[in-house]
Amino acid sequence: MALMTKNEIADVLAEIGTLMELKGENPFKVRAYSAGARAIEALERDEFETLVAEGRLQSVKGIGEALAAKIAELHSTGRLEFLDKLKASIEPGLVEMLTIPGLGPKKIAALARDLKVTSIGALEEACREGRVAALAGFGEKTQEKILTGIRNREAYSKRHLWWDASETAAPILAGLRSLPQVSRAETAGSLRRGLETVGDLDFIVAAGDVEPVVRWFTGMAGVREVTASGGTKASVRLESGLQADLRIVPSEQFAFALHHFTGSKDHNVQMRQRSLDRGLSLSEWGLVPSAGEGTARDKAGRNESVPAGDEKAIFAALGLAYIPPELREGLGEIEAAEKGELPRLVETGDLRGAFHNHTAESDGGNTLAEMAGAAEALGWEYLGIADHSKSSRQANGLTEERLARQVAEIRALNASGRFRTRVLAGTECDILPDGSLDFDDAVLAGLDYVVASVHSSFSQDEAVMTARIVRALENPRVTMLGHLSGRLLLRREAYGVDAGRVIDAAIANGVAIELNANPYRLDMDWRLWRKAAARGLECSINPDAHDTAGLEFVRAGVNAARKGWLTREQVVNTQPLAKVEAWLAKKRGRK
Ligand code: DGT
Ligand code: CA
Ligand code: CA
Ligand code: ZN
Repeated sequence: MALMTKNEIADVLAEIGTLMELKGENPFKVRAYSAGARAIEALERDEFETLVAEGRLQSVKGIGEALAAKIAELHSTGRLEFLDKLKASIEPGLVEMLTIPGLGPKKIAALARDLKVTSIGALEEACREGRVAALAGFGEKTQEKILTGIRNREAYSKRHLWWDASETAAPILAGLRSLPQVSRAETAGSLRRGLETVGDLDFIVAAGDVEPVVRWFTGMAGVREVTASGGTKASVRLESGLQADLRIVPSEQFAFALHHFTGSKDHNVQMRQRSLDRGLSLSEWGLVPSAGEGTARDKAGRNESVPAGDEKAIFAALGLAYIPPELREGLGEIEAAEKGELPRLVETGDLRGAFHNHTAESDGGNTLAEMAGAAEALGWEYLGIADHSKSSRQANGLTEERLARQVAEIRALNASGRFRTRVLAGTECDILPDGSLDFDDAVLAGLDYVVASVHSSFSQDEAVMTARIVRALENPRVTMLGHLSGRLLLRREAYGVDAGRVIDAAIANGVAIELNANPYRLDMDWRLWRKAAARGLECSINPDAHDTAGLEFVRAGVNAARKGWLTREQVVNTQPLAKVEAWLAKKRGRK
């Protein structure tokens, strides 16, 4: 049985390449590992398994004898002695420096060699003293960038991607629910509200007997440190650095506690004000008549709460429709709930396909057929393939010839009837620095659709960047704009761009904007969607999948879309295939 999949093995090889580069090893050796990683990614899974089983990996271009042995070792044992030794031979401070956004292994190796800098603290000092700027190949600008990177790293390390947080939370929630003392358990806080990043996890539990629940929580696998424990509360720090808070309440308080600790703070403040206006006081304990007005008291002398078995009853007691957690940001949801004007939010199950996905032909990890098979397994009616265009060399972008071959392959796959999912032929076409597109009109005309994205010259002035993107949107071949801001959450800030002007241009030109669902992107930001969609902007929730598992990212995109108040009707990829094909034909028919 294999202990590691081919994609996991490819990741390990890429890591080895990075570590060797960090050590300042011969670039030729470094390249052997990164090339090996790509070669494995490009194989189909079955093909890879067969080659390993028959000991024929060396027949693959880019994989030599030594590499083949390491791959076989990883495949059968899940470990690699060579990697363990390599790791042990490198100063831990250098590996940590890889977590500085924007700083790569080559530069770190140079810093270690020429400045003897081997920790983030020493690097910061060297920057402040101007020693980094003086180094050949660095300069003032790079030194400034490294300092910004060090500052960002600190801020970034305090929060976690929603996706990672939710993967961590799922087994904990399941564990809590399986305890005999626990009658109800939910996640709360920013995780439940679907915020793009999460500070800590919050769990609310209804239980009769508190002590065994606290004991399980503080003793569960993955706990690095118990930071607080006592009575009905506990907090732990997990191995990932994420903190998790647990609160245990009697079952009649559960709905109130869940609502309170779901937040947001702004939503809670407004809910409390609304309660006061009605002579009531809302808290994590209950909803009781305000002091002086109510008389009902329980045995402990406290006011007796309006009963609420669930959150719906709390909202109802205040004259409100149920407000989904994603909307609880204090941005008008209470007024809308009062008027019965809350939107029916889009759901993951509404999606019938997706447009922006990559294959191993550019920088993805799976073949066209593997991607189509995965889309079929999700029950999707269509799958758009949009590999990178030629200027994205770092992502192995397709030339005109390779794109033409891919289109033919897609048409043939559709004709073969091998999958129920229809594959649509597109491109993620670079928007060049001047706003022109990476492919000629005639090339784009042969495709089903075009996603246009910025992947270069991020440091342009805001005005230049905005004009660049607007020019691309005015090209009638463009179906939708990819990742508007270029941000990578907790990794890289957005480039300067006037989102308002880009939205105006998209609406004016009948171009959709994607909600890139990659957990690092979630771009265009949910805060901009409500107003933009109300003005007629079309949204496409795009997983930007680089492998079959990446298709699942649409869940993160749906979260963000819900936070942006989007309904099914406002998201194009909830439409059935026939409607989508008509929509694409109409776009192609512009001008
Ligand atoms: P995070 O963890 O930083 O991503 O954000 P949240 O929203 O999960 O915040 P957290 O974990 O500090 O607290 C969970 C919820 O509890 C929060 O959304 C609202 C409620 N809450 C906590 N402290 C306060 C407070 O001082 N005032 C009010 N009104 N609500 C609070
Ligand atoms: Ca939290
Ligand atoms: Ca918390
Ligand atoms: Zn892209």
